[in-house]
Amino acid sequence: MATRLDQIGLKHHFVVAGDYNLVLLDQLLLNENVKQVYCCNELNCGFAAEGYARAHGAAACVVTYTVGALSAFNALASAYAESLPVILISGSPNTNDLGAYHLLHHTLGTLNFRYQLEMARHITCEAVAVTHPEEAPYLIDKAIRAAFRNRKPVYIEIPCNLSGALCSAPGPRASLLDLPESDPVSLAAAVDAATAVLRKAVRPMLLAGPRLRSYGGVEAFRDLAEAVGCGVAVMPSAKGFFPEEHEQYVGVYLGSVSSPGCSALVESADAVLAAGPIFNDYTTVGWTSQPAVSKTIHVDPDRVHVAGVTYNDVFLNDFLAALAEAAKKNPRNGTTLLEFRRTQLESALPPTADQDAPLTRAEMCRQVQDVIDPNTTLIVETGDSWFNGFNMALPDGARFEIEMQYGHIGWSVPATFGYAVAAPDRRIVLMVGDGSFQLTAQEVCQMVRLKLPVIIFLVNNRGYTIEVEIHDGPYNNIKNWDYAGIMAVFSSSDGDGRGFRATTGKELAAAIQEAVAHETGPTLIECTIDRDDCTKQLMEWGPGLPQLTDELLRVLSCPAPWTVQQIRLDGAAWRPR
Ligand code: DPX
Ligand code: MG
Repeated sequence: MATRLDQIGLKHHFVVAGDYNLVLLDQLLLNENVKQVYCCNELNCGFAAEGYARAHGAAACVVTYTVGALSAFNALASAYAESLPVILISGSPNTNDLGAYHLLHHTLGTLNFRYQLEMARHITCEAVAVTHPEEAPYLIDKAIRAAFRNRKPVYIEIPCNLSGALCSAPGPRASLLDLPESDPVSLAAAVDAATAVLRKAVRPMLLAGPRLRSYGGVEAFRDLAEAVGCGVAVMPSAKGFFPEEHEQYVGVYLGSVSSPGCSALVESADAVLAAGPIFNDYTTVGWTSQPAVSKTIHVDPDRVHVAGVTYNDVFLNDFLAALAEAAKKNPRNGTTLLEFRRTQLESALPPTADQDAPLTRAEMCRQVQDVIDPNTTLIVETGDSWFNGFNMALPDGARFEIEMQYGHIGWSVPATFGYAVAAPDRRIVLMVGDGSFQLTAQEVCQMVRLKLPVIIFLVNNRGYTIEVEIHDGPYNNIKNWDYAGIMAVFSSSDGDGRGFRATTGKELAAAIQEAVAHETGPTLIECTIDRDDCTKQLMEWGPGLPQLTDELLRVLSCPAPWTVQQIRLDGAAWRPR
């Protein structure tokens, strides 16, 4: 296992120790090329690996049986949704325990020791359990190969008593990392069809989707854009996959809450090539906006849909590269760009607020924007931080991370930790809301431990503001914390994390100055803003999402025939129509 993790290029793996994995951890420690990084809990450990995979391409984490692994599963599901190859390794009962009728701690208290493997199958593309030392090299390779091919997580279970057993040495890594090749006939046909559509189009557009990076298409997409010469928009989770300073860049496409001028271009285009998109309820703003299917060349990771025909076994990277070669510049393709430039007002810089007035969201964003340089990775958590992030300008080289498909609040703190471990030379900036932070806050202590100079903007708006906009109630209020004060707790006597609270623009500017200069640990800046001070995109996007409104209750399927009257929880009688 250690040799393979090393050979696939990992420099670290993330760990929470437990008595089902201790011998395995000893074995992994023997390979000094792959360092062990410790986490506070297994959910965070999984998310740290997820964040590491974003920066490094792949990641591994090691946990103990059931009590550990079941927590890590949530993060593994995130890696599935976000298409990241994360390898989850769990210790497991000794191979003789079942036959010996041994009931074991950390389990359900039954003799079923298979449930964890069965559960893992639903959230991985390959789940294996080693049951004999000689099977280990084969099964480990099988899982790792699947993770790289599918860009999805995998699960490997290793019993305690086999963790130190001898097995045959692994050979050279051979084809472990190879991606499958497209079917050449299908690929050529798909490229022909797409070329014909693009050639005919008067107002073509390119749209970058979240799967573009996972499936290795970022460079080919840029080549294609330059070959076609048309406008290029990005979906929110693909922000940063096409340079924002590029002359063809037109902004973030998110239906009615897109960046200025962008949705009109995408929706009026006569051909849209969408590379690795995910159109879900969030990204279509509650199914209100999506480029017309009949006009979309839809490029999935392993197939392409063009003009009503699906070309299977055509891989995204191969397709984009081949199409870039084939596409000729259409002189009219610049039309949309020209229009876009005409519609753009001189983008005025947001005005600087009165520096002694209570801090506002707009002033906070204005100052965060100044921190983002070409070496920055901006990581944004689910919440209004998403929209704050979409609005930030990324200079060339800056990167952007978001977990918009899975949307697990609390993801960002451990994922930022993992990302920072993988990319120690980048400036890592996190924007996270108070509610999200409360889920996984303790992982900040690991940033302190490893002296990672992450800058955390903790947006304290005293609640779940995104939920307030979707559907409000008392459940959206949360207990306030002394967020800035928590840094002293995490630093204790052997760390150097710093915490500041900013209630005005002046305090924020002073805190940012300290944070940028602080190199021996993280800095958390608690930005206190009003509970209702949110982006205007959130105000429009939130109410657009489908929820259980009275109207939806009425369109529920017919009640069962024996139902005469149903009582709603609020006491009002509801009669079937
Ligand atoms: C929830 C969300 O404070 O950000 O900007 O105030 O909204 P904002 P916060 O971090 O609050 C986040 C909160 C409760 N979503 O508004 S987005 C539901 C939810 C989720 N993930 C998990 N549990 C609940 N997305 C794990
Ligand atoms: Mg909040």
